Order: sequence, then C-alpha cells, then structure tokens
Amino acid sequence: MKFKSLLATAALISAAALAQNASAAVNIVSNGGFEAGSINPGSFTTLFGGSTAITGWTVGPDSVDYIGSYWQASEGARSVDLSGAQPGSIAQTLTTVAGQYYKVTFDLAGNPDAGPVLKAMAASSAGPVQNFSFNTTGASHGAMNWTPSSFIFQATSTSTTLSFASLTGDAFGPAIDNVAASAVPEPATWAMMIIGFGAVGSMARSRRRQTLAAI
Ligand SMILES: [Ca+2]
Repeated sequence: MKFKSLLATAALISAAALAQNASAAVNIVSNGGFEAGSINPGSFTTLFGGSTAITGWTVGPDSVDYIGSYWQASEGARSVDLSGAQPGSIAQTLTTVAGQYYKVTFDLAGNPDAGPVLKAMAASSAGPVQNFSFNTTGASHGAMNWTPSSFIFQATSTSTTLSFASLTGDAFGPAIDNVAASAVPEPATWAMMIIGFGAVGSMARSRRRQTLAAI
C-alpha cells in the first residue's frame, strides 16, 4: 500500500509539473515566425524605420530585410535580416506580469553574402541587454545553420518591449526567426524542483526494487 500511495503521490506531483509546464508553454509573442505580413516579401523586401509591414512588429532605425524565398527560413517560409540598408531592429510590445520571469527563445543565423563572418545582435527586454553573435562560416542560402538561442528576463511592468537589433555595421546582418516567449519559474527555484523530483523518483525506484525483491 505504501508503494501505491507513493506512486499516487509521484503521479500527482508529475501531473502538477505537467500542468505547470503546460501553462509555461503559452507563447506571448505574436507572429514570432514573421509569416504574417501586410506585404509579401517575395525574395526579400527592405523595410525602413517605422514600418509595421510585418504583423505585430515595428521596424526601428535604420532598416531590416524582410526575407522570403531569398534564403531558407528556420520556421515557415519567412525570416528577418536585422541589417537592411544599414543595421536595424524590430520590436514588439508583450503583455507581461510584473515580477514574472519569461524565457525568450529564437533561432539565430546570419546573412552569408558578405563579411564580417561574425554577426552581432542585441536583444532588449526588461532586463539587461543580451548580446549574441553568429558565425556565418560555412553557411549558405540553402543551409543557414539556424541556431536555437534563448535568454531569460524578469518583467517589471504589465508590458515589456522585446527588441532585436543588429550590431553589425553593414547591410549583411544577423538573421532571426521563430521567436517565442513564455512564463517560467524564478530561475533559483529550478534547481530545487529538479532535486525535488529527482528525490521522489529515486524513492519510487528504490521502493519498487524492494517490492519486486519481496515478490
Ligand atoms: Ca519564419
């Protein structure tokens, strides 16, 4: 009976963990894959500061390239080169809960047409600016080597502006696609959760071994 009740407890905890994961998986970024737009970029279209042609996003100075068939997207058929004519940026205001932590995920690549091979990008939100870079060595239009990237921020308000800016000083910038963000537990609690679940799991395994040995 003890084994059964332990299993029931473990199942309840697992269910709670699954429920938490399910709620944490709610994506608060709109059109993070850039598939929706008021224009069809065709091969690609340069969008200048103030443009809202990419649904849900506003282009900041100077400009970005809205990429269609020009190169392989990481998700769907469209992506963004954050350097248009010159380094640019895109931003979206997210609805957030003050004090809540969020994990932002995206895929990063770079325009392989010309150097520098290292494409630098800054992601801004409520926390410190996060810097990323992508090395385009070996990349091509057909194999962009999209790389999953992420960072965590803590919201300080009911709205948070998420932006991605090129730091590469030419028209061949970092490329981005597949942006998402969702609420996550406070980072310091993750280790405790993992230790906690690990302990329950090993208790259950240990008890199971004892039970099997008794049979
Ligand atoms: Ca896309």
